[in-house]
Amino acid sequence: MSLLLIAPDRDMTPWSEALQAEDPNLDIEIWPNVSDKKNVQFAVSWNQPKHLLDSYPNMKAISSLGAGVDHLLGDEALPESVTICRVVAPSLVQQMKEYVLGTVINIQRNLVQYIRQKDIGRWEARSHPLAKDVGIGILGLGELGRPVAQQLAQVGYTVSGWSRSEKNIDHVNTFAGADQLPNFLGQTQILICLLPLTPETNNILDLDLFKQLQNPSWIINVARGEHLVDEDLIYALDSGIIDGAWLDVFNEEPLPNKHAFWNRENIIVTPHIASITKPSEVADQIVENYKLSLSGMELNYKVDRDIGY
Ligand code: NDP
Ligand code: OXD
Repeated sequence: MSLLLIAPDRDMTPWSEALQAEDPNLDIEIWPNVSDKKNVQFAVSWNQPKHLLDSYPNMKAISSLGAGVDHLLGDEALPESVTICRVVAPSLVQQMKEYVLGTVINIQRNLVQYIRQKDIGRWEARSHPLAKDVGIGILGLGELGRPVAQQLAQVGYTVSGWSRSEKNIDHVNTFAGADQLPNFLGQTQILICLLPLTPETNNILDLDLFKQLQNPSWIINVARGEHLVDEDLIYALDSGIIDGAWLDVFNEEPLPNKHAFWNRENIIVTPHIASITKPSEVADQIVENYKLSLSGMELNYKVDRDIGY
């Protein structure tokens, strides 16, 4: 039986080495070099080519290489019988906390504007609010959203969070479900998207939502490009409905050269680097899940395919 690594846009050699270090007896193959498709029972996958996943007749389970599983659940070739799991790691949480804290401080303290001022030799002080007077709203309070919310509250911001089910988190105002979304948005000046991409959350960052935020406000999207309606963002910026956007994820990645986002001063673009899965940090849990799946046992970090995350 073999464990297959599928990620056309990445060098999977470090993954193979990390898994082999965890268990030297593993038979690991890297797509597209598969000796016998019938031997593959488990895969680790990221942005796999379409029409591929149903060509492995004995596939039992697939682990996402990252936190998101939208690339798997949105793939029509994914057989119903295959179990999906994700990775969970302190290093993923730590990186996301660093990234989001960095963006929030940059926005609150006008640091991007100061970097631009330095380029043109301008000495001009800008006013900034105190952290306690900045309302931060986090969409999604899961493995990543919750610790991000806790950290921002600890630093002194006024933090709210929104999820599907009700939560109780110290120093964070929590809201749940569609009914409570307007109240959550109404007190938010910096909105951070950390939702999984599902049919319910697709295009959630649209003009209607932007209008419900406080004015001025910023959007930080670190979840998926498909959460954002690009044209609505441009319209909202042009008409002063929101002040700026900090984006790490895009509908099309890499962001095409001609995309309108590149030329906007008030849109910051980073190349999907908020939190990167390091093979050595998750090799143990992948090997464990591989072995659990071979023995027909319940996997860790299993995804509920009905709700989509
Ligand atoms: P989780 O699955 O752990 O948490 C998802 C959260 O979203 C939960 O709190 C869930 O609510 C909430 N949620 C889901 N659907 C809805 C809905 N319809 N309405 C309200 N709340 C909803 O996800 P993670 O925190 O691990 O990750 C979030 C996303 O971040 C990933 O799916 C991925 O796309 C993205 N990501 C991006 C990275 C980057 O580098 N840019 C790196 C890693 C992840 P409840 O708690 O009630 O279930
Ligand atoms: C992830 C990502 O989902 O890196 O892990 O986007």
